[in-house]
Amino acid sequence: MNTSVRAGLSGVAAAAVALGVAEIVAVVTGPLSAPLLAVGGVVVDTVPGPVKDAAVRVFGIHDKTALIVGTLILLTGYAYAIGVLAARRWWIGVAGIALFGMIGAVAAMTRHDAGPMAWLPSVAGAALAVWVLHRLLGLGARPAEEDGRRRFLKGVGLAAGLAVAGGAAGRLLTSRQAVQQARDAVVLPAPRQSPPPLPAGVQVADVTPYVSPNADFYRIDTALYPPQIDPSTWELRIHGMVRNPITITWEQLLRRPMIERYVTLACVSNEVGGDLIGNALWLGTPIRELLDEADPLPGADQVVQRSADGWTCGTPTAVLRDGRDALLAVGMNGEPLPVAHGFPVRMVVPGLYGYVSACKWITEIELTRFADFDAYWVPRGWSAQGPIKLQSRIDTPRKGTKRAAGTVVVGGVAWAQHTGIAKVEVQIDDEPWREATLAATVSADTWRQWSYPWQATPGEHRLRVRATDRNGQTQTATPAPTAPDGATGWHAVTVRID
Ligand SMILES: Nc1nc2c(c(=O)[nH]1)N[C@H]1C(S)=C(S)[C@@H](COP(=O)(O)O)O[C@H]1N2
Ligand SMILES: [Mo]
Repeated sequence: MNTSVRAGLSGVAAAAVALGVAEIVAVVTGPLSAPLLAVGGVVVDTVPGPVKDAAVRVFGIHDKTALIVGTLILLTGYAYAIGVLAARRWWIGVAGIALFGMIGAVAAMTRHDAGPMAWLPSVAGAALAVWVLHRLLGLGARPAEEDGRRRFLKGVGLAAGLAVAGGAAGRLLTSRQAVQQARDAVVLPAPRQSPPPLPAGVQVADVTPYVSPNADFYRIDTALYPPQIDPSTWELRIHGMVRNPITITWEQLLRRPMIERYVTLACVSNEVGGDLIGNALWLGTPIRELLDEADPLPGADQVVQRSADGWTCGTPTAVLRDGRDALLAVGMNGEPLPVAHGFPVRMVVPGLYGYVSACKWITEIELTRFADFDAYWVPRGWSAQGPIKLQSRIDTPRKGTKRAAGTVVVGGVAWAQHTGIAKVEVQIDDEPWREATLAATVSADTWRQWSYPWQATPGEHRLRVRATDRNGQTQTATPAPTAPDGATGWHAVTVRID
């Protein structure tokens, strides 16, 4: 490796350190103060319209990524040149880095919501870059020396590695802050009609809350870290087998007619008696209306929903158009969706398990055929069709608890989303099944609570529950595992009465 290649690499490593350090400092000074984003933002704002349109045409929705990658390539070339020049005349290195730091600082300070310290990430990054470049140019000054070369490579590798790791961590934290701020600033539109008032008597004492608070709502997804989506950049594309492909932005979505509905979501992985189920008040726009506008072609029997992180689910087109309140949802229990539950936009479909219907962080809807596309969980052994199975659960008394003899109220939940629960029965040991009292409910799209006053006698007892839906189907006793399309069987608990 000759001297000038080493010098060039030193320049690139120093630039990497500058960017990495800047990303870390930006965690404190604000998301938009990191130089890469700040400079990118200035370019986007100042570039003439036709150029922007051309970029969008060429790069599609990846135009912002293309901008960042382009900037990185230019920067690498610049940094390489600075390294080479600095090896000959040190002051050129210092001046080159200073210029680079200044561009970043000015760009950051002129962003519209710049904080008072917006210049700091660029300046701190530049200062550290000067030091790193100085060290690296000094290392292995004698190229013939084997030991010097090894030290040099180690130094470059270490600097670049730390810079990339630190920068990535910083970026993750700043994007989380930015999205948190954007979420706090969201003003949800009012629904077309006021939400249905919760009737008195939906809640049975000691049973899981009828409405699950957001913080306790079960969470299931494949995301190691939930996608952080700034709503101002969010878009939903409806395309595929449609006559009118549609793209809507966050602003456009919020202007659409909104409704608010209680819908109980359930996971196909929920075991009999399990708690991967929750009920919330969702605010959203009926997906049916958007699909009507897109005008699906005959034969497009599957609506594939795709999330920002590439996860997919496939929903029968007919289900989304049959009149049920399937929502492109933006609100959950009166708040913008929590990030973990799909902010800014997700789907909620009454009656279908989440893995075939409830795409969080949704960015794309593609009309296709079940015969042509398998969504994420299908090749992994789960059924392409996932209607929620009729189920019931005993919440009180809890398994293994001790109670005194006398009246013990047995209570729990039962669900048959979009069909409705008609009857719940309880069985004590091998006695005949006895009918429980059904609590009030909002609609057939939510679970329903029930209670049964049991005259408990001393000893150990097995309690079982089974539900019947409004079609007259009674929950099957035959146990089935969760895969491929949902568990069945009766929930039983054993309790001790003293
Ligand atoms: N993007 C994305 N959306 C997703 C999933 C996922 O892995 N990624 N999991 C689905 C599954 S399996 C379920 S049960 C529901 C759960 O929604 P929740 O986490 O809000 O309760 O989200 C669905 N939406
Ligand atoms: Mo799920």
